[in-house]
Amino acid sequence: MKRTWWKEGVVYQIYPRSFKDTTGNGLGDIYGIIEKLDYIKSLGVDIIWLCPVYESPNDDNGYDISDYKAISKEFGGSEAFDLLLKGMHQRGLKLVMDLVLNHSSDEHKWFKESRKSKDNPYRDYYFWKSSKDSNPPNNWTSFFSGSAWKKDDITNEYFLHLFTKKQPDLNWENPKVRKEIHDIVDFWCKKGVDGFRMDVISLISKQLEFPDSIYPEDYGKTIKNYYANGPKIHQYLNELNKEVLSKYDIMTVGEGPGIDLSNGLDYVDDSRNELNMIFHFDHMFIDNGPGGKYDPIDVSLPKFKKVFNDWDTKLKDKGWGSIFLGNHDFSRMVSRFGNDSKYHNESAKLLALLLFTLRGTVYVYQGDEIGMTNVAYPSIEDYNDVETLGSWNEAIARGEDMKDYLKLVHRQSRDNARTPMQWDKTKNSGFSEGTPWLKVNPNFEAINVETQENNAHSILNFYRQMIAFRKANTVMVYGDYECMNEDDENLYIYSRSDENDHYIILLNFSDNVQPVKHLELNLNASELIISNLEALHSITELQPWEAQLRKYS
Ligand code: ISL
Repeated sequence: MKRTWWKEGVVYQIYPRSFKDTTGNGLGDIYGIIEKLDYIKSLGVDIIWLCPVYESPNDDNGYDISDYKAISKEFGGSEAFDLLLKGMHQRGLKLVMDLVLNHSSDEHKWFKESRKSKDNPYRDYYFWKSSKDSNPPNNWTSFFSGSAWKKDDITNEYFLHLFTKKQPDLNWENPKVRKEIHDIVDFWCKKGVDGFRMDVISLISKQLEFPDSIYPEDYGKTIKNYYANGPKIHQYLNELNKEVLSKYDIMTVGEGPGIDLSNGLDYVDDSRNELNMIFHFDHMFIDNGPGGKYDPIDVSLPKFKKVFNDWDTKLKDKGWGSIFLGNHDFSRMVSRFGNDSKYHNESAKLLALLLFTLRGTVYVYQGDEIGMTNVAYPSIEDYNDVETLGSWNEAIARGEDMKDYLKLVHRQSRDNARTPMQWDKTKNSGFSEGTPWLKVNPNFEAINVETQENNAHSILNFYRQMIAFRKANTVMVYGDYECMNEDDENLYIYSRSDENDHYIILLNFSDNVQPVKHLELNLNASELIISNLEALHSITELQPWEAQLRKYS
């Protein structure tokens, strides 16, 4: 296994508008990140992934870019950005930018031109089609509800938007578009950034005949079979790598709805020169029912373990994985996979122990290091996310009981992950002097950085301990991984080992005491190195949400 900085580094993901506001306008900004760089460094992380900070009308909070080379003035503009990059590099932190190249904003100058006429030089920067029997060109629906096509009055044709109608899809078929994209990527590399997280990169190559989906009721299948992994995806990524990426020492991670075990390795296989890593969503969509995200089902532990087992096997020889349990698009990890009430502290630490002992590069989402939880706003008026509001309006149209639907929103909304960072017990949790763009989670007095700084047993200090441990023990990065109990409904037990070291990790994913029946483990021959509890209760059973890391001598 070739050693590299991005395999050994730990990534901290920042959602800038929710991190720290220094101007009092209620929006986080880049100066706020600069103010917190020492805090971030103190976690022991090496890399910051910054969600989009470009100029944007913010229909989807920055994932709709209107100028790829300009930093949003609201966030502090390029002056702030340059200071941030400098401050990070001075501290030995690397910066990964979020690049949204599948679509632009409809306010980008390319799209403004493209709309004007059928023979505009920018027309083919996007996908334009005429109607089919006075309907949209096909039955594709947007990720955020409704048709994926919008009719534009100027030319009476439809354009494709897999996300909101303010996020038209770019036409990578057009060599001029690809050239523009190479130029943008090169611009940021020359600025000195250290890598890219590429938004929905699995969607950039389209099936040009635009066939109707034969699974209109099953969105997951539609994504896999129609939107993702298109015929030229690998050609485009290979070209981007050859023209730009390969010229710099940077890391790349592609976000990939529709990527699965059958095609994932093709994106990251060392010998193919495309990307370093991908984010697949097999564990993140694990609770999607037949109706998708807003039709959730319970998560079974065997199914959850199988995702990690299968992907580790798939990538271990030729690729490299990304390990994450949350980001700005999903509910909070402790609320989803742990128990955020009775066992908040224990289960948040258990999940941290899992993250830092799996093979792959670990990504920590802001606030997870203090165990931030889901929020339950009393009214839909309190929500901001386009996906949440889209599904809400669809539910109204279907005639659903909206009181019940609000409960679903509490469980599934992307805003769960976007509530302001909880810094301390003061007004707005120290996030902003003004009115936050999204309300602070009311539990901030109990869950915040300042309180946890002063408690040796806090979740925050446990993250620091785990990160330091991982960095001191490369077996946690590169060592073999073997799951010992795939079928067990409550315990997750696995080993990490190399020629020098042999560790075992025992995690109780339940609210009950569980016996450790696996005699072959011979736990008596191992030493307890890290635990999420203050004292060891027993070697033959695990307490609710107990997590142990043990070493065999
Ligand atoms: O958010 C999701 C599930 O709740 C995903 O389906 C998500 O839309 C998908 O993974 C793509 O996400 C990325 O691109 C979107 C943007 O809204 C997300 O924030 C971003 O991470 C469009 O750019």
